[in-house]
Amino acid sequence: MKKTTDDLAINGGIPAFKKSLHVGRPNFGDRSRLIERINDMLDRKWLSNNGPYVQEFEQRVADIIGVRHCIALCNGTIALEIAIRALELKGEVIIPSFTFVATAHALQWQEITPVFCDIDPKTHTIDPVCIEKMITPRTTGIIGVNLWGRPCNIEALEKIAADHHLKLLFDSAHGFACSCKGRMLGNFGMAEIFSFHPTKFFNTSEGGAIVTNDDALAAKIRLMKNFGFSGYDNVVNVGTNGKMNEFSALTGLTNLESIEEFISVNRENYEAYRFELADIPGVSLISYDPLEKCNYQYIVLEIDESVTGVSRDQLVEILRADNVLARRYFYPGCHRMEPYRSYFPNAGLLLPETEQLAQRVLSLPTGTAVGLDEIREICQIIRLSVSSAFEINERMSGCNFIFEPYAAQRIETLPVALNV
Ligand code: T4K
Repeated sequence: MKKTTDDLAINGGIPAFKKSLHVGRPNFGDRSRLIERINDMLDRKWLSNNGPYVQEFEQRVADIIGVRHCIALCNGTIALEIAIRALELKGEVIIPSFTFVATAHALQWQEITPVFCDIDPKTHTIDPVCIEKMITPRTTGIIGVNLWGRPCNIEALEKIAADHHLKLLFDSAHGFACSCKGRMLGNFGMAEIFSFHPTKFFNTSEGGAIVTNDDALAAKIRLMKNFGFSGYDNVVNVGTNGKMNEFSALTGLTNLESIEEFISVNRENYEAYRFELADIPGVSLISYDPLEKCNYQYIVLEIDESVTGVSRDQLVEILRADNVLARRYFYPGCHRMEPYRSYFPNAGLLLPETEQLAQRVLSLPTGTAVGLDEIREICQIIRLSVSSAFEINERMSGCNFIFEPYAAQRIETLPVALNV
């Protein structure tokens, strides 16, 4: 454990970890079961195009969620693109800017304008009050993002969509195995998408899915993900190649067998972070509703620099030097990425909460690749950095740092609490 700022790797100390700790290390199920299934796939010589593993995987996912249809796809971005197309969205679609850029790109790719809406800073999800202000005659839909697996204000979004005759889609890339008011995500709006990318707590290698309770929509999506083919030589729709392959599906089936273990490890890690970070002023960990099902896959901190004295970016640098590859998900907000930054240079004026939050968030490693000792060490680095903010600032920027009264008091008391 590091005791003084001299021990921090950024100041020349030995890195806390020999190997990098990543945000988004994949979790794996039983390896021998996986290999059995791979051998079976090789024996069958069936690798894609609605193979038996894909069919079994779709059924298992649909059962877990309690939804009528699951269409397995090659990734979450293609799932978004196909869902958007199947819903016939056009013109403008309202989405939060505070999301992974795939949400915006899936629209722009089809020449639909993403209209960026602000978020509720308490939940990090799209603010229904702001949505109302963004609706124009060109608006055809809303994509709510269930960020970090925490549902957005789904009820409010449903009401706005109904009142304005808009289509409602959910990007639940983070939301597999999570619930909203006791109902599993995947059952809301006209459809929802999941991502099963390696960085998600449950992966199919690359992969994704659209889930829906709408029979006609599901049939249309099934055509679209396979070039529009309805039987041999008969193309009835424009389509693409969005199919999940057999390797992904069997990886998914194997990982599904360990999903409860992944969630319980994530939960234990989350509780450990919560305990270790609890008394660090200015550092807050997002909360998950204990009454809902949750995959606990994101450890997201908010850094209030006016209290910590060190900025989020300084903390990221300090952690990275110690081989903790913390991430700034989702900095700087889609509206500050291309092509949106050029198209809408002033979008930030309407996104004050997004702008602020994007400066404060920091994601930390979790999952089966991270143990409790590592979490203690990571939190100690953060604690040390905050308690030595003045020194850190002088060393890192050479600038004078002006303490706020609260911060000054903290600097005096923290070392006592730490026995250093
Ligand atoms: N909507 C939302 C809200 C999303 O968050 C995402 C994806 C999507 C839609 C689209 O779904 P997909 O089309 O991706 O299925 C990562 C992921 O690529 C992306 O899936 C994810 N969200 C996003 C939040 O994070 P990057 O560019 O930050 O990933 P990258 O390559 O920096 O990897 C993150 C860390 O994970 C690295 O430090 C290393 C580690 N890693 C990664 C891979 C791929 C591993 O240890 N093993 C691996 O195999 O986007």
